[in-house]
Amino acid sequence: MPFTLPQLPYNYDALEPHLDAQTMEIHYTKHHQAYVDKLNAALEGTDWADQSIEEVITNLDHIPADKQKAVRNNGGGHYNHSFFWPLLQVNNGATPTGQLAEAIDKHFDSFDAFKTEFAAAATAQFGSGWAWLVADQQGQLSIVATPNQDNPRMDNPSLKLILGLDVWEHAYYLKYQNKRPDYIAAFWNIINWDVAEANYTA
Ligand code: MN3
Repeated sequence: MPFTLPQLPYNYDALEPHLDAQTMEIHYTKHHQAYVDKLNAALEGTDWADQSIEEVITNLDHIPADKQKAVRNNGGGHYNHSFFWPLLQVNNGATPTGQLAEAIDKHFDSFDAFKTEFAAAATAQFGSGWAWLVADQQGQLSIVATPNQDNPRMDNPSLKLILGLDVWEHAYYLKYQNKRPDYIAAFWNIINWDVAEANYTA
């Protein structure tokens, strides 16, 4: 079975006005689709073509050497975007609840302090990449940024992804142009905290 584009769980305009419909449509149908297509091309004819995307990106060292770079980039792109879409929903100012809220308060002192630290990591990522909130096996939180389509789980599969933010220009340029901080600020309006909480407690 080749890898396929997952269903987008809402319409392209569902995140307006924070993320515009044109950006969402291009991001999903062009960028994400291209990662899927190139991943399939790289793994065609190998046993890896039948594995889950999670297996693939957490075992890059075992991928044939001449395909590793393409699989890191495009498998990472497929995995990252498949994680990202379900995380988004206009939240009308909602903030985390439950165990995730407790963990954020404990680790960062407050939700606002967490937001500041996450935004700083997302802003400081030079060029294309992602910012993440992850938890280790003890439930300890940390914020990390990765370049390109790398994912924190490529180096440490035991990490749990809670939040991720795509800071490639293709994710925001049509609406925000060079103003990445404005896009990052808008992110807080479109996080589905129920999904984030489920990611944390999974
Ligand atoms: Mn993207």
